[in-house]
Amino acid sequence: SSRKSPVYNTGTSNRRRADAVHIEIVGGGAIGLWVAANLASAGESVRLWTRTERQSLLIKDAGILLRDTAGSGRTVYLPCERMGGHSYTALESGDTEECLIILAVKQTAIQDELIQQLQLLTRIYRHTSILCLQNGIGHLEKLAAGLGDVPIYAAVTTMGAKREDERTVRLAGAGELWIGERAENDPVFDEKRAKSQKKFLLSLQKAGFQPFLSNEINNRIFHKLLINAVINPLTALFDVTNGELPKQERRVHIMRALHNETLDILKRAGMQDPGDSWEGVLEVCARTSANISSMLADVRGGRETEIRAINGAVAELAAAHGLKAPMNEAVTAIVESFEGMQ
Ligand code: KPL
Repeated sequence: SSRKSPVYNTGTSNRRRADAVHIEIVGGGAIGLWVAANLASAGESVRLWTRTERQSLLIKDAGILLRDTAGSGRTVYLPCERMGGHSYTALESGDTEECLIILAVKQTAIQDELIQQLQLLTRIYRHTSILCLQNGIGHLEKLAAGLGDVPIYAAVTTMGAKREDERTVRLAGAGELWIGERAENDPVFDEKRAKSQKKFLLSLQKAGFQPFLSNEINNRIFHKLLINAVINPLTALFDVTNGELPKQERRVHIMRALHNETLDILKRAGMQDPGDSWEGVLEVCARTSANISSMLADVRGGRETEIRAINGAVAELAAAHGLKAPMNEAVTAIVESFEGMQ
C-alpha cells in the first residue's frame, strides 16, 4: 500500500507563540485537502471545515491521505468540522491571535449562507484575514459586502491537485501562488498589514505553495480569467482533457476566437496587455495536459459549473463597456444547458 507512517497533528499540541497564525481552511475539495494536510504535517495550527458531515467524520477518524505526483502517500490527522454544524469556538483557548481563513470552496458556493458562517468564524479570533482561491470574478465584492472590514486577499495559483476520494488528494503539479489584498483604490502601506502578510507567506510556504505577494493582483486575476475563459468551457463542450483541447484544428480555431474576444474585453476593462497571452493558453494546456478542467469535471458530475463567474462575467464586462461578446455568450449558453444533465 502507499501508506507510510502517519503524521499526527491533533491541533491541540501546537505552540502558542505570539506570532502564530491559526489557519482555518474552508472547503474539502482538492485544494482544501491538500493545503490542510500540508499545513498540519508542518505542525501548523490548522482546522478544516467541510460541507458534509460525512466528510468531516471520515477525516476526523481516518485523516487525510496526501499523495505526491508519483502517487506515494502519507496520512495526516487534523481537526475537521462541518461548516454550520459546529459552534464556532477558537481552535485553542485565547483570543489574541491572528487567524487566516483560506477559502477553498467553489465560486458558486459563495452565497449568503456561507458568508454568514464566515462572519461567525471571523469573530472568534481578534484579527482575521481571508484568502480567496476561487476562479472567476464577482465573489470578492460579495464577500467584502458581507464581511465588513475583514481584509480580503485574492489568490491566483497555478498549482493543480486532484481529489481522489473524500479524504484523498493527489498533487497534479506544484505551482506558484500570487496573493494581493483586494482594494477599491491603490493599497496604502500599513506596517501591521505588512507584518501579517509576511506571516501568511510563511504559512503558505508550509502549505506547499511557492507564494509571492503581488501589487497587481487584479491584473493577475484578469489573466487567469482569460485562461479559464478559453480552456474551461471548451474542454467541457468537447469533453476532452486540457492537453487534447488544442490537438485539433477546428478546436484551435474556436479557442483562438474565444481568446481574442475575451482579451479585447479584459483590456477594455483595465487589464494590461499580457503580450503573449495566446501562447500562455497553449502553455497551460501543455502543463496541465492530463487534467480534466474543473468545468468539465462539474459537467461530468452533473454539478453546477462556474460558467457565470467566468464567461458570463466576461459577457457582462463587455456589456458594461459597450462591447459585444458573442463567443462568451455562446459558450455560457451551451455550458448552462449541460448543467444538471447526468
Ligand atoms: O484552472 C483550471 C481549471 O480547471 O479550473 C485550469 C487552469 C484550466 C487547469 O485545469
